[in-house]
Amino acid sequence: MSTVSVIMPVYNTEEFLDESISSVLNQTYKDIELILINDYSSDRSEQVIDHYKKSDVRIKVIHFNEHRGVGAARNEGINAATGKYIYFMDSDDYLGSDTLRLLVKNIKDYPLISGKQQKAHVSKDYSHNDTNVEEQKIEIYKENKFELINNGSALNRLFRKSYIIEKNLIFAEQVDRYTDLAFIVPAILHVDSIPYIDTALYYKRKRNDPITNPALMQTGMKDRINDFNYIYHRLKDEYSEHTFVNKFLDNRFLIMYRKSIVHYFRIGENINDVFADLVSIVKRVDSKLIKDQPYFTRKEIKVLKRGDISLYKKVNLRHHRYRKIKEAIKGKTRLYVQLYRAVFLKLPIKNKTVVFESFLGKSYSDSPKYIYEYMLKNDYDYKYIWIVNNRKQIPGNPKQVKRFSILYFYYLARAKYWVSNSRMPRTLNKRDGNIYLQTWHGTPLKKLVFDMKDVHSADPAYKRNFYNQSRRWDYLSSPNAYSSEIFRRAFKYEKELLEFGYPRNDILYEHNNEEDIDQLKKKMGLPADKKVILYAPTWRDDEFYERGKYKFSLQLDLNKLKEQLGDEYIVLLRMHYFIASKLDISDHKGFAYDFSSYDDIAELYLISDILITDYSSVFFDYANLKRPILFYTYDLEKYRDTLRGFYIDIENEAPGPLLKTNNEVLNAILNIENVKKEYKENYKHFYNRFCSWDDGNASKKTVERVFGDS
Ligand code: C2G
Repeated sequence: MSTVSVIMPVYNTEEFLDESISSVLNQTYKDIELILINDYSSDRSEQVIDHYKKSDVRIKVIHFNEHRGVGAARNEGINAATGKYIYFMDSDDYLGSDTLRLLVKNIKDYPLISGKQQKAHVSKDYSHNDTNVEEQKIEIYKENKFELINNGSALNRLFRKSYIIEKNLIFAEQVDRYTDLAFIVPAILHVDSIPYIDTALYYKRKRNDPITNPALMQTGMKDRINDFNYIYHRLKDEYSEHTFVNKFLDNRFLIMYRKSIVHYFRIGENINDVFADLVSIVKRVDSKLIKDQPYFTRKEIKVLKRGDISLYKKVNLRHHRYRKIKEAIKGKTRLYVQLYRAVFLKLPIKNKTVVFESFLGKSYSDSPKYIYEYMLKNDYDYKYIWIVNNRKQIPGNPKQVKRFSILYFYYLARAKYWVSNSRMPRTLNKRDGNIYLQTWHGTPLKKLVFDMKDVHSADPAYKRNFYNQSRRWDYLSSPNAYSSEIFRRAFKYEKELLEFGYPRNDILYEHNNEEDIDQLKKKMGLPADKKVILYAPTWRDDEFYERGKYKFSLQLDLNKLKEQLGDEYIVLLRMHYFIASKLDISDHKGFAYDFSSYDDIAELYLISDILITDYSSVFFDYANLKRPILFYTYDLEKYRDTLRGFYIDIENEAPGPLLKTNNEVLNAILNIENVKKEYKENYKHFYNRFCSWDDGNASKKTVERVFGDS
């Protein structure tokens, strides 16, 4: 019998448990027992555990009736284990399918063997087959064995249980963090050599939501330093003779100092909370190692050793100033950010200045445009600034500033009002007295921020960043009751909602007449005698070149459409503003037009007879016109089930048909009158639910609420 006892403490991880437990049960290596220790979770973890327990006899469950921490849970797991081997796992992580087989096969006579930890930002892709993995190479660590625990973790090591008992290896129960060090340091110390297999994979989830449910290491620095202080001294006392252990601990501290503590001390008051701990640690750190540190660290540690907090604060402040200057000279933008904070924010606020931005400065459009134009027409007495990447024709001739230019930072720092439809950079702290109207940019179909499980986009810190950025909003526009409810939850937004409909849709009520439409078509250089199909798809989170630059491959068969529809229709192609790929439509002159960089999509809605979209919020706005909508959803399953998840049951609630192929799209257009009839009821219902607040007066109501009367 070579049973592996997998020990998994569980504490409030209901959202990850299915994946972690099934990754153990589905191992190719079957001789396992899975010991789940429920450490007094307050979420639904217990129900998930009970469900699994019923389905597999290899599962044992221990319930704690108070929260005791991961160290105690693992120790109880060891006591309950009956296997020859012990393996620790966290309940938010998951394994490669062949991991335990590879570890058991290669442990031979060694007391322990190590596999590789891999960072995972998203859930496992089960289409990827990782069984029957052959080990590429097995490395044996000897003198360098401490390198194996640079991550300080007991995870993804297979231990012989007899070895754990013989050496009395125990996790520290006095701390929540760094408990592993008490176990793994002696475990490594007492062996001559340890094999390592880089194909035995353990996926360590980097949690994307440190706001709602942080992992232990995503909690406050103060607790981390307190816990580290305890473990550091305990191990130093216990292993004072062992140079390797001493060096290992000192280096861990110095890395933590440079990577995290320096950052934490950017707020000088934080020093008070942990100063005593740091002083007691640095007194024991080997001076030879301190000598090798960068200049600022060396100096600071020297002062720390003297235990004089006011002197340390002075040095810290001085160094931070130097660090900021060093940052600033690395690039223009960084310099401007420092100027924003240190100079511009200190100048008096300009009460009569409003800064507008739409889609990150890419266009003069959306609700900010209509709010601005309302203020202009109604003679509000303000100075207006528009943030744009390229100069635009804007009525009223407001000041235009380029995004990230020095004037951009200057005006954002000084203006009392910000009006924007998306997020402002993290670095731009809000000044006292600033009023920030966030108009947002669409009724959500796809799940937003805290309603998303995995984050597949280019920014893995999306949720944390979003949270911090949205704390600055004072007003948030909402287009309908459905959105209000979602915004409150998904943005964790608690301030005032402006429930007036979307200012950007006012135009759809004011200018929905033949004369205005003809005029617009003329302005756009489009033939007056052709009907217009607007194709406006959204972006895909997982298809990008880099952050903010997404790919799109056109799946609409323009040849086919042109052949059958070219006499009657033209097609306007409108890519999402994140899309960086260029469309090549040179073969379709006179039929297809690229309107991707046209400023305002609302004007495109007005002139088009049919909208084709996919999962973009554009259809909620377009429905105000009560004109036909087709959904070209060739990748519905992937988009809905993996990438985002939807709020509505699009298959049953959409105001038009979901079409999978070009033939279906073509037939729907050829039979558009039938489609209209077929979707009449759905459309009515949809309109009432999502469009009933829009009546052409949203800009007026919004402006009056935020700026008062003119
Ligand atoms: N948009 C556009 N052209 C497109 C797609 C979108 O001009 N081809 C504009 C529309 O104003 C749309 C807005 O960008 O309402 C947002 O686009 P979405 O495709 O909905 O995607 P996203 O930017 O992720 O917005 O709650 C809003 C959405 O959930 C998120």
